[in-house]
Amino acid sequence: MTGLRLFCFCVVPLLLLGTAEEVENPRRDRSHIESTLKLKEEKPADDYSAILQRLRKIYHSSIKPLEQSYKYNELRQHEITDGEITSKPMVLFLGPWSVGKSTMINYLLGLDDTPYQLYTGAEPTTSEFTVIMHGPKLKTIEGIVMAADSARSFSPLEKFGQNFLEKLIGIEVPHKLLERVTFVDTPGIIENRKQQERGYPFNDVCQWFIDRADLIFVVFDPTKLDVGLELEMLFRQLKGRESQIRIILNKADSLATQELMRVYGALFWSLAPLINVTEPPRVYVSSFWPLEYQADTHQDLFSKEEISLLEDLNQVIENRLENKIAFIRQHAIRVRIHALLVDRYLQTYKDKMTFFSDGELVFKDIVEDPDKFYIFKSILAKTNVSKFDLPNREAYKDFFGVNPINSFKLLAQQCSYMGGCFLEKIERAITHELPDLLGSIGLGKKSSVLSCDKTGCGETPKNRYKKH
Ligand SMILES: Nc1nc2c(ncn2[C@@H]2O[C@H](COP(=O)(O)OP(=O)(O)OP(=O)(O)O)[C@@H](O)[C@H]2O)c(=O)[nH]1
Ligand SMILES: [Mg+2]
Repeated sequence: MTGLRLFCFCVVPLLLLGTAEEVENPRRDRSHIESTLKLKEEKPADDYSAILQRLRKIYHSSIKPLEQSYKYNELRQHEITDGEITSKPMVLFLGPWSVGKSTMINYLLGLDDTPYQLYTGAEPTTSEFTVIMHGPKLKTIEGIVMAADSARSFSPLEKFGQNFLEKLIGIEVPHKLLERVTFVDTPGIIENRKQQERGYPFNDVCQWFIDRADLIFVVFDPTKLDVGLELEMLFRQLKGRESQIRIILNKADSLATQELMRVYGALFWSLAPLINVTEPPRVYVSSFWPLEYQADTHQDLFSKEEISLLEDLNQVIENRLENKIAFIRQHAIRVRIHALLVDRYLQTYKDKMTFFSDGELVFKDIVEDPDKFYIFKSILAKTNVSKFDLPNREAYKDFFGVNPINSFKLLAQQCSYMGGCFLEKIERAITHELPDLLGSIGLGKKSSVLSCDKTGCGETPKNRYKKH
């Protein structure tokens, strides 16, 4: 009888209130995450994969031949694999150490207190690039295995060396959200430590992820705002990806409102010179973790900000095909410019060569000072290429150092009776095939966004900011 009474007095109240830990650290309701990201909705089996297959076909038939013929990969070290074409949108988390990146991923996926939550802590914790993706059951995958599997979009990472692959890890989690996006957690930036000390090219690896991410969350902790050289370097790398950047002022409930406003101002003051766009990036001010916001803070604002961020994420999921097509088209534009440039170098070389000249000296002269021969200018003038898309001149010195000019053919000679000309094919892909593919997914944006009529196939400054 006494035992039963004890059960009633001690256990029942605890059962009603939850565990002791929850009483101490009350958790916030998570239902808005599911509803905003529409996780319960079964997406209709749309023609998603059919469109990706068509995209793959356009890439292989119209873009890749030119890319290979002019060794584009050796200039930019960028090749597109089939895995990359069919991959899910990627959300990248960047920022200083201990700002709450891993905690935020745990929170969004509801991984807290499960065996597969990401390791978090007040000291620098994440030391690996961690790719969190969908899988039928929980599984970790070593970096070397991920890189060896060409069906995955991470195989190009192999080029960063074995040291790096040891710092790459994949986690497969059976989560609804991961059926639509892949998250990438990164080691935090440490200001007083040079990134080179990590034993692998940290900045190059970051750049690889930055170039491919559909959404880039740069997270800050308002209690230790530290904008130093390493962060400056990161923002330099983010150039050109401004429309994917979202700044997060995390842990916002740990400061009083007035202090928070001061930090907000200070953050913008420090970041303004680093972000080179007229429109400021979207900043989300909130506390992205499962615990209840601290009392006497702007809880209402924080929960609204969180919903805005989720809507933003949802938008990326819904636009994934559109973004993928735009990404391939942007790549095609760069490949085309590269091919035009190599063609121009080659043409100039042929023009300057006489029976008595020394080929090596003639070409050295051209490579050392391409402006003397109007190489870049002529590309701009003749083909309506945007000057912002022209690659770095210096890169061509290295490029031709490894690839002798004689190993290339002129564009005019790259035609076949059956297949047509490489240049025409890539131009058709940029002006018609890719915009038509976009039109076929019913977005109706084909002419305005992707037509070359107005831009002459140059890259237009895109602004895909979404304001909420
Ligand atoms: N008050 C508060 N603390 C947080 C919040 N998010 C994370 N933290 C705490 O901040 C510390 C660092 O969190 P992590 O998630 O490990 O940070 P990180 O950015 O992944 O750090 P690195 O992996 O070292 O780069 C942990 O002690 C967390 O409990 C938040 O929203 N509010
Ligand atoms: Mg971490």
